[in-house]
Amino acid sequence: MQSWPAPAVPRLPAGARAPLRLHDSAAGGPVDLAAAGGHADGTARLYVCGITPYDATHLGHAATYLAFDTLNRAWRDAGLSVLFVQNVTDIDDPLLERAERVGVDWTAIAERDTQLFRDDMTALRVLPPDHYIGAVEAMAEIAELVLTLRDRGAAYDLDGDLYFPVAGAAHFGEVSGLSREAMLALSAERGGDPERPGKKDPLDALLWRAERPGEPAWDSPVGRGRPGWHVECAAIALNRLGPTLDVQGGGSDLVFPHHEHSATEAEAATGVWPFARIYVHAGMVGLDGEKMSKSRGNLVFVSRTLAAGADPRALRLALLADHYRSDRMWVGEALERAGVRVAQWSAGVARPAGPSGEELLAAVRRAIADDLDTPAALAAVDAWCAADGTDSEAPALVRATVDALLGIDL
Ligand code: 5CA
Ligand code: ZN
Repeated sequence: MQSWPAPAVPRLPAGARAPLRLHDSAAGGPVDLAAAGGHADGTARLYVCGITPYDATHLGHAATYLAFDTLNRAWRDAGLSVLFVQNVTDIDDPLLERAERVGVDWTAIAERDTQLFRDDMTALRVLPPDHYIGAVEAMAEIAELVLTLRDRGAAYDLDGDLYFPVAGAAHFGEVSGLSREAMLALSAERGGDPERPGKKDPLDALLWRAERPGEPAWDSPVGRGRPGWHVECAAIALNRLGPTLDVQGGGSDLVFPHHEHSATEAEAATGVWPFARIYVHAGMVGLDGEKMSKSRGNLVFVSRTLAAGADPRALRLALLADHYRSDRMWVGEALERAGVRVAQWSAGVARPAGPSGEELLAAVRRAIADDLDTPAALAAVDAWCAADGTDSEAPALVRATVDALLGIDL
């Protein structure tokens, strides 16, 4: 699929940097990626789960993609090349259900919302993936992975559908670390079918759904049908990033079953573990006391917020003002506060001189290296703007720092 245009990213001067530590859901704590064997060849491999294209892009989606954009920018600043892959779940039950409900063709909904997402990411200055891949266009490779799993005994037939048996997956449970009870509850809540009779284990996940009357289906070596959700991301990631990713990313609602299953299905095909060195999950953004979600319908859209006149820089800054891992409620005043901040920062970098720009750059790098602590990074820029100084090169350096590392073009 076509991605979206890349914003320019200024290069910053070299300088001492703290090693980047990220909270790993599997380890339950911070991990130094380089020490864990990451990007030894100078390339950081990032897979971030993309949208299911309906009801996009709400502020929860945007916050999650901004978290991974902060990581992408930090890696580039550290001199790494980043290989970034993202999918679009442009065929799945929720999309078909929506199409049925509103009486619009599912492909039209998917195309419209994928384009909206591209426009929103462009407005928010999110760096585009190198490979932006829809499930439909990846159908053959996904089916190929299902075939490999079947050949390796990691798939069984249930009335023509194929399932992945968790019983044979040595590392199943290591990504989320959840109890079986918790897994069963989440599986039912998040697209699984633990109640389906005939499964060897209720947690087994659908790999391939045989054609049903009235549903879209594709010819494949495993029969006519369409893929399950987890194997979609496993295939798209494996074929572009190889058997080991540095970071597998998404919102915390993807820890289980999605990332647990993607990882163990990938391992069953490649024999390589871990699938990702670090599993990074962003907190959930809510509205009025509840998680912002398509099913609840309590959504604030990026496109509507911008169409109503909001400055995209203020929206970006408002979403970066909280730590990415914190679950949080969206309040409209955050946008106003961020607008004030954009004005203060713009005035700050318009001064002929200010406090040391190099110190500010180091402080922002330090904050981001500490599990993407954007609130601390923003506070450092606030402090620089509030103080006087005689460094005449600082305003230009601070402007470049805010642009390259925080994505804000002052
Ligand atoms: N297509 C799948 C991933 S393969 C999917 O989950 N699509 S989605 O459209 O439902 O979500 C896209 C991304 O936004 C996921 O990473 C998801 O975890 C994240 N997300 C969804 N809702 C929220 C929310 N309220 N707050 C933060 N992130 C969210
Ligand atoms: Zn995914």
